[in-house]
Amino acid sequence: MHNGTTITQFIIEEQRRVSGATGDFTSLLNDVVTACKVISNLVNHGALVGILGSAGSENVQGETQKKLDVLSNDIFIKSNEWAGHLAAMASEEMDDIYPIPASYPRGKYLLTFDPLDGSSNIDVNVSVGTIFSILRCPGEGTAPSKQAFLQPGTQQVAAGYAIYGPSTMMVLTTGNGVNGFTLDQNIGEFILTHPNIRIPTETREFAVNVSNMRFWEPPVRRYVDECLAGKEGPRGEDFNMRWIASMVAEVHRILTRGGVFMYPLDSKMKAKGQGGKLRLLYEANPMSLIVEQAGGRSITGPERILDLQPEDLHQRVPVILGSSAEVARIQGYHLEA
Ligand code: P6P
Repeated sequence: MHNGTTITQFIIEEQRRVSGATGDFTSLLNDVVTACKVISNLVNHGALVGILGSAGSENVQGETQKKLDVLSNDIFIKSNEWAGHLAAMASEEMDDIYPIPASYPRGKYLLTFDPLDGSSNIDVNVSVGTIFSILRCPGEGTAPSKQAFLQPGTQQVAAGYAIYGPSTMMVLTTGNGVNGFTLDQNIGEFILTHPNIRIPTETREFAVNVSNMRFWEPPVRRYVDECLAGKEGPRGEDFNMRWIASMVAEVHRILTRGGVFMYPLDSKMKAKGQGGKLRLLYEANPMSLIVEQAGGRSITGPERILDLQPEDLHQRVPVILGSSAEVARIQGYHLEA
């Protein structure tokens, strides 16, 4: 018998801190947790159940969907559409919003998610994850529109991710700090193992896809060049580099030991009319809330990501997040430029 706090117990105890809480939010979070358990089981079985490889379709981003992308999206829909807590959902894998069907009661929240982020790593057995964000639905009870989702990240009532790695973990914030839970496969429960996660202010480790270096804007180029110059350069210290190509895994490492993650704007994206690589509503905003709640910072370069007013469901933005001192330095370089 485990002696840890389960995520269900933790969420209910968190709910008690909120006066007038009806249990709606708690029940919604538990349905999201259930979806992540089911996806974890699928991901862990991979080739054994014939679900690796391409689904033979493309998502709205024009990216080839993996079978697990589509399956994970369906799992999120089925786990969260019936309980009456949501008015609608939006996902990286769906072109438009998913209003809760008339056969189910509608609730007061909106759920956005990337059901399987980093899925290009699935076929090579590298950690992937699920990212989700919960907003209140304006105009409660009315048929939700795409517009209802276009709220700044500061309006999120909760954000979290599941990481399917050597162990499956969930990391969650409801605006009162960040807590991590590890899935005990024997009992199917997430147990509180990382209470009150804090990101170290300082770091000497950065994560960026250096193959894009020739396309970067000057402030990013300056920062990375200084890191690569090491002890002999202006920083006077050597730096380490990581790039897993799975945002959830990068953010998890940063929450655990500090660091900076960058997917900055570059000239290649600008030539395609894109505002960045990562999506604001279901990648940048939830991860930014988590990082800020853990004492870090998250910016586009010049601006705080959580302050951005979204203009489209699948809007892309530059993301630079992590240890506050380093992100502040990078922001300074952008503002100087
Ligand atoms: P690249 C995964 O596809 C993703 O959206 C993030 O999880 C990850 O950080 C990034 O893209 C990887 O991008 O260009 O290195 O493949």
